[in-house]
Amino acid sequence: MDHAPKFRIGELGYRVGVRPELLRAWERRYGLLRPARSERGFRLYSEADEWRVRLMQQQLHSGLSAAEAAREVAAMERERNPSEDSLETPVELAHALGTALEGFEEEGAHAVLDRLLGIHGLERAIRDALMPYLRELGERWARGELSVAQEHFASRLLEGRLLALARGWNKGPGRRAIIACPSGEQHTLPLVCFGLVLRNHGWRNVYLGGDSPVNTLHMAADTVDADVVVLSAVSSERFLSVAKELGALARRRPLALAGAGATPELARDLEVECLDGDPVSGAEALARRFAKLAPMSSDFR
Ligand code: B12
Repeated sequence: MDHAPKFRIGELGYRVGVRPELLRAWERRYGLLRPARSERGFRLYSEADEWRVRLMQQQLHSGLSAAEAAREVAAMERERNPSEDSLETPVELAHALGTALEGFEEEGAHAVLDRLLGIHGLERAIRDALMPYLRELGERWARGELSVAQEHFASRLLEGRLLALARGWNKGPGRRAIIACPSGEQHTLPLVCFGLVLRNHGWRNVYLGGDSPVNTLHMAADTVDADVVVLSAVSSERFLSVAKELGALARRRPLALAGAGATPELARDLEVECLDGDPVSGAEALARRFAKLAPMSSDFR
């Protein structure tokens, strides 16, 4: 529907066969018309206004009062062209996702994920719904309010869905990242989220997943000539236990640590980079940093 301001009130009245006084009354009482102002201060109406007036006339002919007819028109417009206000927020969708996942409702969970990604896009979905949901899932699991079965079902379904989105994320001409979790670490979900956002910044990912021995990473990095290796872990112990290997890797390739286990102090001690924040801001920061370098140069220290 065209919202561009086009007609003065007389022309609109002529097109729809309604007196200008009545149009003004509908505008004043029910907000049926939403004119813009011309440079000289005249009200200008759009085709969307014309469409609303025509619907109003139909509703009046079917016997509704003017107030009821105007409400019907507003409802039809919302249905046809949902505004931001009438859509579910990330918080509401995270709640709906939790309800479906914790009830082992696979189809329901995918339907919520469809809405979440469709309405809010990948980055908001990750930052404002998936990360908060996972945090809450962990807290409820730790308090004994959720079973291990529910937590496993939820994380496996999310992992499957995110990895389905990841298909083809190693194609194209962009820079390359090796992304992995070190030995003993299975919390891959935020890393996959990170990779998806990084791909949106034009990068390619080689994803090794959880439990990846650090001493094999340089082989992968050399094979694909990676621009950076990103490792994430929930606990610092996973990094500290392979400090020597991390040092050796960092001498060959730019290396960044991330996740709750990657504190700035630890990264300083190990002389590697630390990606602060959530997976979305981490990917943005990395992409920004490399964008400042010469095209496809691999040194970001
Ligand atoms: C899903 C989940 C699992 C799944 C993981 C599935 C998968 N493929 O990822 C499974 C079932 C495998 C699992 C297993 C375990 N889990 Co678990 N798990 C979780 C849960 C619910 C979500 C994990 C997650 O994705 N977090 C992501 C976000 C929400 O949290 P975050 O770590 O704070 O990360 C933030 C930042 O650090 C950053 N970030 C994180 N990663 C990355 C990566 C990059 C690249 C970037 C840039 C940023 C970034 O972004 C986040 C948002 O700001 C958490 C709860 C929690 N609070 O995290 C528990 C949790 C992490 N698990 C926990 C535990 C104890 C375990 C087990 C030991 C349980 C057991 N007894 O078997 C095992 C250990 C497995 C292993 N060896 O790694 C504890 C960890 C406690 C600790 N600090 O050590 C937690 C915190 C639950 C709790 N409340 O106690 N788990």
